Amino acid sequence: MDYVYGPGKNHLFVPGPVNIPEQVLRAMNRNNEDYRSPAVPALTKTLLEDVKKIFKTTSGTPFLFPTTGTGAWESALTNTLSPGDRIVSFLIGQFSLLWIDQQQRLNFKVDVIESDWGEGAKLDVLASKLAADTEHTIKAVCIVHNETATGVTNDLSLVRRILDEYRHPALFLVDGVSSICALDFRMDDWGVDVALTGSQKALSLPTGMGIVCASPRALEASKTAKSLRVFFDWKDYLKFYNLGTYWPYTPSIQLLYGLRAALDLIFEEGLENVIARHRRLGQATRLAVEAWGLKNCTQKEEWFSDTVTAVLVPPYIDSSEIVRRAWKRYNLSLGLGLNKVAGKVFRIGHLGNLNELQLLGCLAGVEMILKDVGYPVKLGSGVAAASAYLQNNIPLIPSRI
Ligand SMILES: *Cc1c(COP(=O)(O)O)cnc(C)c1O
Ligand SMILES: *[C@@H]1O[C@H](CO)[C@@H](O)[C@H](O)[C@H]1NC(C)=O
Ligand SMILES: *[C@@H]1O[C@H](CO)[C@@H](O)[C@H](O)[C@H]1NC(C)=O
Ligand SMILES: CC(=O)N[C@H]1CO[C@H](CO)[C@@H](O)[C@@H]1O
Repeated sequence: MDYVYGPGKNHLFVPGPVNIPEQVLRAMNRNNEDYRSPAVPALTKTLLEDVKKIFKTTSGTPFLFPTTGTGAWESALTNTLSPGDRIVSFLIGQFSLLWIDQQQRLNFKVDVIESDWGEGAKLDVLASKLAADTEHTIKAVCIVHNETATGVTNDLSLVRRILDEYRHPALFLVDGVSSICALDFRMDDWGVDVALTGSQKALSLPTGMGIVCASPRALEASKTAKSLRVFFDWKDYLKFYNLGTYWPYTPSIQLLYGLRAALDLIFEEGLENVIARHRRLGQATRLAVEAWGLKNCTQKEEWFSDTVTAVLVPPYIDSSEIVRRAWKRYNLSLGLGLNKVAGKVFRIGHLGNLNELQLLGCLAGVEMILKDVGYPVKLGSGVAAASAYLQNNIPLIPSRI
């Protein structure tokens, strides 16, 4: 008999949007409110203060835009740069490709530094470009911290070191959409000028809020940046910040309450514990991939991402078929391979509101699917490798010790 309803939950393992915690769902289940009442600005004030903690900044100024990561990119670029400005940007996968496309369409002159997909940013090429740029024509360096398409994490402290080594004043703009709140991210320590993220990734909220954080240097640059901007103009926000009313236009009330609940959960768990949990999930997944005899798409250990693992399949298997079957047979959602790696990789997202035993369910599902599509996997092999690691590494729940 055909059925559409099955008990239990869908197993959501795409690298965004991610699972929303029950507490956040409940916090958002509310009526609209007058955002000019005193309550909403009071809530906003706590959000702006607390959001700085997830960027690890004390000097940054955050903006909560009703948008997605793509809008946050646009806000970062148009507030700090002028048309024709030369910028350096790293192409390492689909998200950096899309950001570069936006940079070009906004009329910046983009020096693209390309890597093979699965490799990290070529920071040695950045060094040589900065060394040659004695006139300081490069106005910004743009990088995706953790490339969600390939599961590669770039070392941002090294980018800062290179900028400092050449005493180069270029602004440092970072897409932290799939890293902030999941990987170690330190806006102030790494001298990041604009960092941004979106609500539906590690923050585990619905899509619809882009969070942009500007350093004092970036705010200064915004005073002379000539790029056309209206909706994303920081100036309008700053005006309302000064008035204490915070919003130049209508915010999503439900998302604000959701963000409050999400931040409370993160602080309750402890940001460092959140990061450690992602490290465990990432490592367990990579060990499973190895046990299956498959390859991590990410080429080197130093680039391994703890939020998403892209798995290379043998050429006789279409990775899209794995994703289709996962959905059709097991109610499991995996990520497709994007663009250059379409059909070649599938992705396991392990970020956000997720725990170790949930991950083991996903890994067991992947094993069955691999078998379904004709890959000679030993059932249980990945789960065994992952659980052997997890069994040694999951700490006691602190409140239950
Ligand atoms: C998802 C993602 C984006 C795009 O964000 P949208 O919310 O879909 O606009 C940008 N960068 C990275 C690294 C991402 O993972
Ligand atoms: C799949 O998961 C969804 C979302 O949790 C659930 O509503 C649905 O009933 C599940 N479907 C089946 C067929 O298991
Ligand atoms: C994949 O990652 C695991 C875990 O870090 C590592 O042991 C293994 O060597 C990697 N495999 C490849 C082919 O790089
Ligand atoms: C898996 C992981 O966390 N990789 C890197 C993330 O980025 C930081 C800093 O940029 C590196 O130190 C990690 O090795």
